[in-house]
Amino acid sequence: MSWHASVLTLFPEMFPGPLGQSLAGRALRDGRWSIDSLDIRSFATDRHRTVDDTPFGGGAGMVMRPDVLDAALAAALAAGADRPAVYLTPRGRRLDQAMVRDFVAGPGLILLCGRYEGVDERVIEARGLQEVSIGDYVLSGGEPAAMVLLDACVRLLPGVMGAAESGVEESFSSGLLEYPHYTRPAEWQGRAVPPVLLSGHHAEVARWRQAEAERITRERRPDLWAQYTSHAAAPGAMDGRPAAA
Ligand code: 6GU
Repeated sequence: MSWHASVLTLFPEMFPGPLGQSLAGRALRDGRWSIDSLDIRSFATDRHRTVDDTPFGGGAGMVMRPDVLDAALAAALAAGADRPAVYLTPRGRRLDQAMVRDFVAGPGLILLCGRYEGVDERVIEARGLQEVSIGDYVLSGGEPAAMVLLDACVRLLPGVMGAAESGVEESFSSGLLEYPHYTRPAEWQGRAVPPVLLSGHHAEVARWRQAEAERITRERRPDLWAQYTSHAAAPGAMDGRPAAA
């Protein structure tokens, strides 16, 4: 059985969407992963196919009903109950590369995409949903976040990336941002490529890239830099830690 994602959404036609293109799309056609989207509305039981209602206690917006979501989750779990169920929400734990690696190591995911103000808290508790956010900003729904999470997972599945891209993943595992890249022409609009890269001295190239990766990380991401320097005593200590992508 290949890695399988079930997406619960009010907009099932959004999937696979961008995940049907490029690297993820090729892997999907090659059977390295699979996806199905379930229309939450099809689990509503009333004549109007209601999925949400007004919040107890008052306030703006609507809340998705626990009974409808529970029925949708039950249907998804029937197609593989050993997969973690994730609710995409800005309240969740922030996604990082270590979480992605954990998800990829498992059989797949069940992803609940919320709309409106949120979902009834009781279904989160009852189903033990893992709440995940993709960053500190608010999207109008969980669907783009589900696509981000799936893209990050699929590229790590065995056989999806070529050797070249696999190397890039390893460089992120170092805990540093990537060094700058250059290709032909060697001079463009009066801008020269750093001479060391044309020197043919592999050790010097590696030293320059390491120094540039450290400089860029220090300048742009003081948080990552602090983490990196606190682990720097032991070479390779960052292996398997949250990556800077
Ligand atoms: Cl997972 N969902 C929504 N709606 N907004 C977000 C998010 C998720 N992560 C960051 N913003």
